[in-house]
Amino acid sequence: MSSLFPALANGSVAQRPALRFGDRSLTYAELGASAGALAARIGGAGRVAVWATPTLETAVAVVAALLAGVPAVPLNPKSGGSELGHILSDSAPSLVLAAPGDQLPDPVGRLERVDVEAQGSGEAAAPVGLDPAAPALVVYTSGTTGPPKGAVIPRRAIATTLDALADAWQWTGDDVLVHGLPLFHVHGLILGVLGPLRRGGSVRHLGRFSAQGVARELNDGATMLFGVPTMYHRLAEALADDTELAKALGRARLLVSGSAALPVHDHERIAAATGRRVVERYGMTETLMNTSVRADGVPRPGTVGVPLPGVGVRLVEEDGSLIGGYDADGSPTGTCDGETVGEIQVRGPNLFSEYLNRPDATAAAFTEDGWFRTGDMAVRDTDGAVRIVGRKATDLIKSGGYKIGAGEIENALLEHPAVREAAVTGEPDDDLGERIVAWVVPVDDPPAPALAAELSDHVARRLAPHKRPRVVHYLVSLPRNDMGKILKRDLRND
Ligand code: MCA
Ligand code: AMP
Repeated sequence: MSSLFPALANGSVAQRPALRFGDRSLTYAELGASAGALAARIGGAGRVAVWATPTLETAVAVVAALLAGVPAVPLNPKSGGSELGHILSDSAPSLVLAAPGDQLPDPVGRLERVDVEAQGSGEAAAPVGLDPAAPALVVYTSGTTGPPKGAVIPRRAIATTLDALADAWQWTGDDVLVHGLPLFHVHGLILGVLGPLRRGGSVRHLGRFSAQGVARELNDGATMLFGVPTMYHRLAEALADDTELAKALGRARLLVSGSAALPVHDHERIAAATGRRVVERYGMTETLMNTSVRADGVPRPGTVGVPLPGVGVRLVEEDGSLIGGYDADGSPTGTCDGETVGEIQVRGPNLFSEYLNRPDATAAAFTEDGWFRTGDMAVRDTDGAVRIVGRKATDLIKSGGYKIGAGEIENALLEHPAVREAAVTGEPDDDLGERIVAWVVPVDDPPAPALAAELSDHVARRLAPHKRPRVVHYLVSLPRNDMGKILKRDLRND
């Protein structure tokens, strides 16, 4: 049983910067004191919600919960009432941690509130060893239908995934990470905040992503950048007429992309302008990180690399037969022809323990022999590198790196009085990867001119702004088969 953050007890890094958000920062000594004082206050709470704004307070709150051994439930502060209501009733936190002055909407505002003081004062906590199987975080993630499910992430998964990434990326306490990712998902929170803290290094959060912010930090000593493909796409666009940005990106030791596929065109534009290749890694809320291109390996745009140390990865046919896996030393076994497509299945210490309150969904997610079914479809190149080619479920949309279920948006649309029928698809989008498109049979024909904007706002208010339809098409009826099932492939605007 070892601590998640050895650096908090290591006097030799006490004065090193741990966290910086805008012009506010904390050294390791200050983080240990702030988080230690908060941990002492919340110790024994069942579960705590964290109002996960991109601030120092969120980082302190999550570290405090981890020090106290209290599972934390990060909340997207832009979530609407219906989504927050579901998460709170499902996860039943006993209190919410928020920055002083944060306005908490109902139902979050009805929870007991503890303000997070990120001042760096208080008793430094002596990190204690806690059971590696104990829950650390509950992170909500969308499925094809119904509301999001809470993936229970054990302490062991966080420690092993971060250590495996350290191996793959030669990530050390000397690294300074810059990013502008949200702090209520695995990417921004576990990799982007807990990652540097586990290494004893630093993170500088931009508050919100911008090419200028990235360039400023890379010119000022940052060594690594994490982002979703939309962010790299925007950097690639900006590079066209910004040689200073190209120089700044060229200084980075490592540029890492994940959460969705980075198109080869963007890989190539960035490499041509900066001389740096973006490294892709592949993960999931339920599995944390599974594979990565290694920092010491051959960069290969379009692949997500090879399994991380300790992670079992295999490719399986529709009928359950094995296409291939990897030996203990990482060498691929079975078919590696760049063509044979199968589902990626994984197992290892990086996996979640369960979906909260959903034993049915947890059981369905695993094969009989204990492998997690990712639903991602891939081939393996001749050298064993995994190349993701698609996803089993067409009703899961990845937009801006966020996973969004078509079903939850359809349900929200159907609650609007002007909607008779609704279907939602993800359509290719250069910037977002996929954009959410709603196909609506309106009650009134023709619909009111402002209806499309109103439906978009309705979804943003009930669920979250990133789940809003970017386009609304009106139809007289939805295409259905004899059983009444909507034929999404036949949805066309003609
Ligand atoms: C717009 N806004 C609205 C509305 N329209 N608000 C309310 N109602 C509306 N109708 C607001 C938004 O809230 C936002 O506010 C602003 O307008 C811009 O919204 P949007 O256009 O959606 O944002 P964007 O600028 O296009 O965002 C692109 C982005 C973002 C920055 C790339 O998509 C993003 O942060 N993606 C990261 C997703 C991520 O971390 N995924 C990891 C999960 P404001 O201006 O205040 O912001 S995957 C994962 O964790 C696994 C393990 C993995 O592998 O990594
Ligand atoms: P989430 O549930 O939000 O954690 O999203 C996980 C999903 O993101 C995976 O199942 C993949 O479909 C996708 N994903 C993550 N990283 C990559 C990547 N590098 N390339 C392609 N897809 C990815």
